Amino acid sequence: MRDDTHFRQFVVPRATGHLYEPLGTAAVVEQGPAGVRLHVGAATVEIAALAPDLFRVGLFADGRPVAYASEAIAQTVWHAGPVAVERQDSAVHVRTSAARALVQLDPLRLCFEDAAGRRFAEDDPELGMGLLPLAPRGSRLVDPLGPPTRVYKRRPPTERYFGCGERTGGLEKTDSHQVFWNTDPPVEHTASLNNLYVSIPFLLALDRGAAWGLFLDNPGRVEFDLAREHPGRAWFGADCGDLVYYVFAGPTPAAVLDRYTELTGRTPLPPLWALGNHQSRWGYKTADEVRAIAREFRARDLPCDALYLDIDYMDGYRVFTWDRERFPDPAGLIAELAAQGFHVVTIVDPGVKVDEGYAVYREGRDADLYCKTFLGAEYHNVVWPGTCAFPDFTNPRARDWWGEQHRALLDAGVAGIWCDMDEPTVFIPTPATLPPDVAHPGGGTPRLHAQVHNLYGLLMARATREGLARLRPDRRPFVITRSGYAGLQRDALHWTGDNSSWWEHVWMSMPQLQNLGLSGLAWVGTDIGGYAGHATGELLTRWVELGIFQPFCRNHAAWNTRPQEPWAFGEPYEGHIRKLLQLRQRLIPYLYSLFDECHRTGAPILRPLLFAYPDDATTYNADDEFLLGDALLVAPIARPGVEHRVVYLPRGAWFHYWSGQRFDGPAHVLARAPLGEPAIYLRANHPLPLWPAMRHVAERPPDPLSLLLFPAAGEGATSLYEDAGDGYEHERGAYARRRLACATTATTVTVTLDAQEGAYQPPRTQVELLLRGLPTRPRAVRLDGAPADAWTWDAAILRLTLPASPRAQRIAIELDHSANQA
Ligand code: MIG
Repeated sequence: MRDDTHFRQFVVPRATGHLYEPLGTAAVVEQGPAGVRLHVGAATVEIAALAPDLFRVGLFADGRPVAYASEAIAQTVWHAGPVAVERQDSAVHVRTSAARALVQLDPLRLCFEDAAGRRFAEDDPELGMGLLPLAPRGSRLVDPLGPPTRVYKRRPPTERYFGCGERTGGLEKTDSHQVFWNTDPPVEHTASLNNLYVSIPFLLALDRGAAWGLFLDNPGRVEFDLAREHPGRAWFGADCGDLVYYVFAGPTPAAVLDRYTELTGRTPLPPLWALGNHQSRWGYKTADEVRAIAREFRARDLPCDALYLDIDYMDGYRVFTWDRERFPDPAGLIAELAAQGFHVVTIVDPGVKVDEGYAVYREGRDADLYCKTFLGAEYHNVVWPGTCAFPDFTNPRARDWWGEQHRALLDAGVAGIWCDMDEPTVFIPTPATLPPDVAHPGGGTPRLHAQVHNLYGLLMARATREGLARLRPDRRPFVITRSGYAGLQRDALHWTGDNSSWWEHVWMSMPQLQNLGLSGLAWVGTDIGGYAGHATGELLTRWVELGIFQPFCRNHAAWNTRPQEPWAFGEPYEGHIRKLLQLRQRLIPYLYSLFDECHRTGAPILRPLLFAYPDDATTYNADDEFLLGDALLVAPIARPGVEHRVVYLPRGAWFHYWSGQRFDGPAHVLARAPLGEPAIYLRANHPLPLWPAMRHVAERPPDPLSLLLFPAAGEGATSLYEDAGDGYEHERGAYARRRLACATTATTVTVTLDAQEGAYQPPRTQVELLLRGLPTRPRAVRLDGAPADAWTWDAAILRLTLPASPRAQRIAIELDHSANQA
């Protein structure tokens, strides 16, 4: 929290101590149908039920108006179902069908309770909610932002914390202090760094298996103290502005994420090509270099769907221009690459070069769309192009204008936009950001940079996505951004910035991506191979072993580093990487189905074990392994010269992907994972949809779709989602979603492909069922009751071909009873 004030010009400098002042006695001023409004001195406090399992609390100090408008919030109209607001002597209860908020009035303290009587997010009885006045009353301090606000919650000793967006360090955040302030940190992201490029002030708490969540919506500086200062307390504070927070009752992580992403928005379905392998490097400087990279991928049969152009394609780093010497014919180049199945993504930075001869700069200035100094002049600072002005993305007109500028890139055939430096980062004094007193005129609702800092990247991405959607309404926008805030999932995917080619960062990617997923941002990836520093063949291969399971799979590196394209280190690495990238392409139908699930429910794609097994506390620190959906568990190697590692398998039967060996969890097992064969486990009875390997998504051969399945006594199911892979016909019913289930007994494995929902017809004639893990050849196979003959038994794999059909299909595999161990 700030020591004094951001605004030296308004204050007589003096040292002031921070004395936290808890709110005192509250008086009810209004009782609404779903909540209550209170006055505590000059402060207004509101508590409202938005949904049966979602409450909103607002503290507006100093007579400030009650206001919840926020760029993070996607849904503003709520129906909480039946709500009872019950007035008692010195308390008010706001009760929904699933939970209630207990509002004690003297002094004001809040607590939440679910239908089972579980209490959560309970105010600390002594400290509760309150203010940190900046200076003793009567001083000459004038601060336009008002005093910092805070809420202290009691922390039961069994409560553990996760989420908090983009972080270094491990998965669990108990006993940590988290700062939410977007920054372009020094390249060496170590555990000593706190905040990075993205801020999502969202917490997922788990207490003996039951989850709840808290989202503090304030795009200025926010801090969470997660039992670091005191083991019995956690506090949540906003440096300026109002304290608005949302409490999610859970009680599962999935329920919290579902509601959180209903509030802040869902990840849209990506275009299918975005799920392939992407290749980037700061250093593809000319059209010929890009051509050469494309040629290598195809000549070497290495899958790739997208190539990236970093800042060198621009004319003197002027955004929305091309360097005509190095890229004489962008449209020609991009068409040539498209013919080989590559999409081209170009970088765009927010800084607009101050240059009278540059139309983009002049337009923005003439329309008054840039940020201002506090004296009203255009704010300037230095970035790659030299002196720049910075669009005020809080102004809707600036967003429209910015979106429109992308025409220059889309006309050349560019498929997607990469937003960088959008914290925003400036070079003076050192890599820094805009000063707190820079004004965002906002097109009529002015705010200071300190108030909106964490929104800059979010709103740049939003401007970009909306621009792309307007300019090319028949295609799904592809926008990748470095910076962002809560709700970013609606606008863009995120990569985790400038990591290093270190083994530590192979490990760090895992907790980092898992906590992003737990914070609503599911479409994420790290720079595979590492950005700064020099990769080695082994490091790159191990990183690809993990990277093919990232929702976003891109190899990227800095200009001054050793090349790290898949062939850069020769054999055996290139061969391993080819096989791994082919596995990525094979997994696309499964990944796409997970994107569909994420789009509908907010469930992360790459998810921590605790998401699925919250009642198993061993999962809470299992942060060097993860789940991809429900069906796959991946345990990468993150050390050099190591071929073995311990893997924790939660309850249920799991099968090693390469060997087929069965393991019964919960158990710690020793995995052998030689280079090129990462430890992957399939969950029993969960059919895994796979395509044949291909070089890029547009090459998708129609036949067959394979369903890989390991049966074991019990049941399971996955879901398969397909559509045209781009555009919006799926919103008008042109999609195919079906449940793939498997139930196994001692005598029979029954696989059911439920009738498809939706009218899309996948372009195929056959589906192939691949059953592994059976002890002996089955006695018989039946398809919809009739004996099936289109099956083979070879190397302990049952392979059955069935005609593709939108109708329900049921396969019964009769096991040889005497030999069966299932
Ligand atoms: O100051 O555009 O994180 O991916 O290659 C560095 C050059 C600016 C930072 C991005 C990185 C990108 C680089 N950019």
